[in-house]
Amino acid sequence: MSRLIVVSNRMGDPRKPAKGGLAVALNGALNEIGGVWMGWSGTITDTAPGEGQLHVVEEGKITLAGLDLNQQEHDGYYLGYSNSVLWPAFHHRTDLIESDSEAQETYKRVNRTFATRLYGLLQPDDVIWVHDYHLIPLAMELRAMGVKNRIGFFLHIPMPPSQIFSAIPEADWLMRCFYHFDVLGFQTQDDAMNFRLYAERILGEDPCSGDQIKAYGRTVTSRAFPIGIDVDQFRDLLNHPDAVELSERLELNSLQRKWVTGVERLDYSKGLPERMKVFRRLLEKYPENMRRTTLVQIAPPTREAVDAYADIRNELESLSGAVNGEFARIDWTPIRYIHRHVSRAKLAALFSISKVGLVTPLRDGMNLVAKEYVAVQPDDDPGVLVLSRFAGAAEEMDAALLVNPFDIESTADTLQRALSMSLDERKERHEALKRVVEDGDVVTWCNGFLDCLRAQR
Ligand code: GDG
Repeated sequence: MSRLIVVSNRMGDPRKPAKGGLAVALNGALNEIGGVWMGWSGTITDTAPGEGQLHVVEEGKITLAGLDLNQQEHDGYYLGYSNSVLWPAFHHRTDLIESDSEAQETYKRVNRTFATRLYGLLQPDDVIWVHDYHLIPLAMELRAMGVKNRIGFFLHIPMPPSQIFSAIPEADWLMRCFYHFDVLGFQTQDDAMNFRLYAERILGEDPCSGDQIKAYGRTVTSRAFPIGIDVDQFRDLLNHPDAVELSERLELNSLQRKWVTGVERLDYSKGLPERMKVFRRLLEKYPENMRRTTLVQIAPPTREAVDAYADIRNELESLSGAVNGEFARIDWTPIRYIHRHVSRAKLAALFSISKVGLVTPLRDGMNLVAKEYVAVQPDDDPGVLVLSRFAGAAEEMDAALLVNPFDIESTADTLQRALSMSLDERKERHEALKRVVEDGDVVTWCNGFLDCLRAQR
């Protein structure tokens, strides 16, 4: 079978225990058939642009290729264009776009450097799988160098509707980049539909049959491949000593109490201030939760050099402080807000004991926390997933209580409904959600995409 080449902004490292499901799945696929994983090395050096060293290490059947970037490359490509233009735009926050032509040039240049360095490692038969918004122009660059290999792309974040996409500076160039791949994978049917509608509405194309979309004189296969988690690996974490110890402590602490849990990187797309307002409304409107219900919100820092992230951090600190100041009692704090990274084993333990998983992003590609929460619920007494209808996960996980996170009042009502739901209803919903999570795990996702890519040409 042809080798697999994975390219992503950061790469997994098979020498260390894989943390997320994505790294587990891609390492698994690479280990089975052999191949290369290329990404930014994580190191910033003072080399000239395009001259960063490529560190190539053989690890069994996998070749790891880590590219160094200099400060200007990192700032323009990663913080600048990727995270100050594409991330906000794709999450419907065109108001947060910080357009900067130098950053955009750097984004293009770094993608060209990735292509040039990858070229030296390629064999004619390799199948190339590119991940996420940092690397949208990579196929165009590779094609310009004469690469004929099959190249697929998976977008982990939402594909915005055509009107929003067309607000991105140089939207047409960006869209054209997509058409140099053979396969485009999206998280949901809605995302795949948005891609197709851009061709119809903005480009005036008459697209196509089935999932083949034609534009700019090229044809691409576009399809939804909803990502999943490594269910067994996540469940096994419950046996880790850290998880056992935390569960025991939480149980002691929660004889009369219910935990509601939220976990995400501190990102404005995740709806954290709205969630705290929901919790405040819950306490006002349903005072029986006083002293009995606690929101544990874990939100480790991310992309702190981007202004919008500093703003959201300040807003959250002030909101959680205000709610706690108003409602706390000497023996009870309503919101436990943790702005630090917590180990995966502890997360699993916390999820398993929480009566409600509160997953309310304003916009999210998929949202793996929703799936992790469901994976570790006890069958005999499962908690309830309250899920935003704007998370990609809502398309499959409609047995959750779906909410509109912008509507504080009705989300607070739904949270109360979750906290008081009968055991029978909880079990019924949990059975349905568990099936979705188990049937659509990360290996299914990985194989589904690769089968489709290999079937091209
Ligand atoms: C992107 C898309 C899409 C979070 N805090 C801690 C921690 N986490 C873990 C979670 C989960 C992962 O990070 C986050 O995954 P999400 O899917 O929720 O969100 P993004 O990071 O935004 O990921 C998203 C995903 O790509 C995959 O395609 O679903 O829509 O935005 O696994 O548990 N893990 C640990 N400590 C923390 O404090 N250990």
